[in-house]
Amino acid sequence: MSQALDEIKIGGLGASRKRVEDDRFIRGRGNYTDDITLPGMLHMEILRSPLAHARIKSIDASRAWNVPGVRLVLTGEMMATRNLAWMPTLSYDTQAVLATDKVRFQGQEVACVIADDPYIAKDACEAIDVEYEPLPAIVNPVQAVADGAPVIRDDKENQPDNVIYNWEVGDKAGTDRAFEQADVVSKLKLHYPRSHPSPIECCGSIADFNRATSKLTVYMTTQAPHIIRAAVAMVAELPEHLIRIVSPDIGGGFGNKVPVYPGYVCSILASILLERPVKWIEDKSGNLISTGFARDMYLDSEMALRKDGKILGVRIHADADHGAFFSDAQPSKFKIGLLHSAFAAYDIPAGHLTARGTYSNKAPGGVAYRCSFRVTEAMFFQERMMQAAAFDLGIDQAEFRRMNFVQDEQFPYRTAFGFLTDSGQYAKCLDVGLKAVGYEEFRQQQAAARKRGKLLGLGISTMTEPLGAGNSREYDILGIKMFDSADLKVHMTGKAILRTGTKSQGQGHETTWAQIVAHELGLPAEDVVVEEGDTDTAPFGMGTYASRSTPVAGAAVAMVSRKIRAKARKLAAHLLEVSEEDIEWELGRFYIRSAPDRGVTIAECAMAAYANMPDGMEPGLENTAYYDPPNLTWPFAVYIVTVEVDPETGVWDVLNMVAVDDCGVRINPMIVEGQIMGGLTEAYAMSSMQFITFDAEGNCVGSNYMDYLLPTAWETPGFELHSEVVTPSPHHPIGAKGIGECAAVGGPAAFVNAVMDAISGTGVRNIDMPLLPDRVWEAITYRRDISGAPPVRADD
Ligand code: MCN
Ligand code: CUN
Repeated sequence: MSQALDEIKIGGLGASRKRVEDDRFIRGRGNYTDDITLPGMLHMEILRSPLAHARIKSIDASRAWNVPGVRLVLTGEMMATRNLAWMPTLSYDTQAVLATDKVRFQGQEVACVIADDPYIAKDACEAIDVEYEPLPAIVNPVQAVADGAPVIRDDKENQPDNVIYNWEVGDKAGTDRAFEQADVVSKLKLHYPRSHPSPIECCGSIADFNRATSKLTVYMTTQAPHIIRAAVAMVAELPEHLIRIVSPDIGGGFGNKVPVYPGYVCSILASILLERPVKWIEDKSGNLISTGFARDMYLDSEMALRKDGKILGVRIHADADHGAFFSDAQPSKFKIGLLHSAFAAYDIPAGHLTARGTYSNKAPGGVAYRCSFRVTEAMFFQERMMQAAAFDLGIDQAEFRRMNFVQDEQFPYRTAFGFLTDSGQYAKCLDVGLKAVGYEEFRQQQAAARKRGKLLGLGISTMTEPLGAGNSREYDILGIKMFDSADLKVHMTGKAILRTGTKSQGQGHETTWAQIVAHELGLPAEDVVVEEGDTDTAPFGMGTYASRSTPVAGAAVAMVSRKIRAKARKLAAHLLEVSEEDIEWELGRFYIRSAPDRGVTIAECAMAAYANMPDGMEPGLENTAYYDPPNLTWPFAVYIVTVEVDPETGVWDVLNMVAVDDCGVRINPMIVEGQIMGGLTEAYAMSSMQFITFDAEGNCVGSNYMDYLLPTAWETPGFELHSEVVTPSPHHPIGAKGIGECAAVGGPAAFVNAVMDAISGTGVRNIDMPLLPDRVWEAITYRRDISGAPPVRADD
């Protein structure tokens, strides 16, 4: 007699199952792009521009061609003969693959050498003689729109200036009225600096074109293999069925591996021309200088307030510095991503957002680094503004948030900017956080410390993130709707293989997807192998970014499991010789309602699908589900940080950090905690130490790990995580919401708010990230804001 299974024992929903992928990772048996060696493989290196803006007068590659072992030198001119000097971007712009007319940022790809080994290729790059005529560089939006500014994109028709777009959303008239009625108007101006995801593994590809079969196989570091397949088919005009993109193991993505980079395109063309596999592996400085930049946004906004603390309206203006090419990977309807998710957690009657995107002589930016399309900027600005407004009103910052939260019974809630948030318990999360951090006691300690000349501060940040792009009515990339998929094949012995259109880069999908199958079918998770990233075998999907995997592909996994269960029920009825209506399900087992002792396991049904199916039934137990989500999922979090600031040096130390995350039902609580800790670490890094900037000539300062710091366990503070608030998503099949980015999105404002709270007696309203000690010291000592100041010209 079989029995219902214990869900946690079989590794189902809620089990903190150890990550199955870690076994190979920690034994050094992972299979990353650079681990792959193909017979006859050649190596490619890229020559990059030393200048940020310059006309190319000539490129002479003859010395490079003569280096022994060099097989091919690619230049923009050669690419142009194949119509590949430029490629389309995911935001309807164009991007140079190899420069022809001008270089437009320091580090831009100018030429490639393909040789017998990477060292020969690198040396030969230095034998390419490029003559440049320097042009003035533009490094911020102020310069970009100044009178007489050089036009960066003079390659484009109808581009008389450096403005990419002007975009707006919200209700202008209603917002104007709100400001007329306001008792208090609170203002804030800040810059969210450029940041870089900086995964351990850089980008790379191995292109392998086989002339005999006409098949192109590319092993590469992409978070979205199917999108790359489509892009290659369209850009290189190759037949899609003869393109196979494989993402092997990926050593961290964080958004860096979403875009299409010139190196991928060049390795593919080189392989086609040479009929040999061509490997390109980016080096660390190439990665830090040319790929994956995020943020770089100036925000200048105001909030209309009633003196009792009610928020009446918000006005937001954003200037986004996109670099030389507008290549954001984002839903095409939204020019500045989902920046208008700002204030989604607050009940605000009116809002108006204007945004302007400009070109500059910097590497393309706007990659969503651990951020669902500009939500990081939105939440950072929101929570900095909430603190400034509470301060201006003289209302307690926690109380001010609580009184303006969207209330539990208001869901689904339509925000001032048009989103429909699905569910949440915002006040409860805040209460848990305040209690955990000991809010009242800390306030007393803070006051007492101040009398002794010590500066203690407490910062609160909340965040809600639109995760799971997305429903096909609103979300597409270049017209392709953003659904996702799962394909499940149950073998006759009750073991199974699951494939999805997403691609884990460290998030643990091999572990968690199997848990969803275990929950739905009662197959032990260890009996389900998960495979992602090979376009020849995985069903079509849009990939892993914007924490969309659980909300979209995770839902598809549940749905395909339910299709399998529906067929298994028919098989069970056949085996038990009753009609389907008499069958009941409990985890792992069907039984006869009137005789619960008589049942069959899901594994027995699987065998029957191959060995004993009823007459007329199609054999086998396999299915595919495509999931078009009805809405985004909206996780919520409260992060609270306490700090001590030393006014003599500007050095600040984190005393305590509390995180309360509500991401709905947690599939694997341990993995969710890992995601939160990783995100908080990145938030701490961005707010305290990471600095990439550009000097007046457009030189990238900080493109190395001496200047751009990665926090180690030594610097990183401890985090106290809370999971007691669970609000299932009402529209997700298992009630899960995304979590992958939440802490990186909401964390930074908590750190900055804590430091600003500590120094609130100085009247300083803002210090831009990173809050390096010298900036904090300068702000305290001279009592001045350090806000959004664009870098100055060399002669200033
Ligand atoms: N999960 C869960 N229960 C939930 C939500 C998620 O158990 N309610 C699990 C998921 O099943 C998955 C992980 O947590 O194993 C993250 O899920 P999800 O929130 O759906 O995010 P994605 O899988 O789509 O991952 C993308 C997200 C993004 S966009 C960035 S950037 C980021 C991040 O994940 N990059 C990462 N976390 C990362 N973690 C690692 N180790 N490496 C990266 O490159
Ligand atoms: Cu938003 S960075 Mo992640 O989407 O790969």
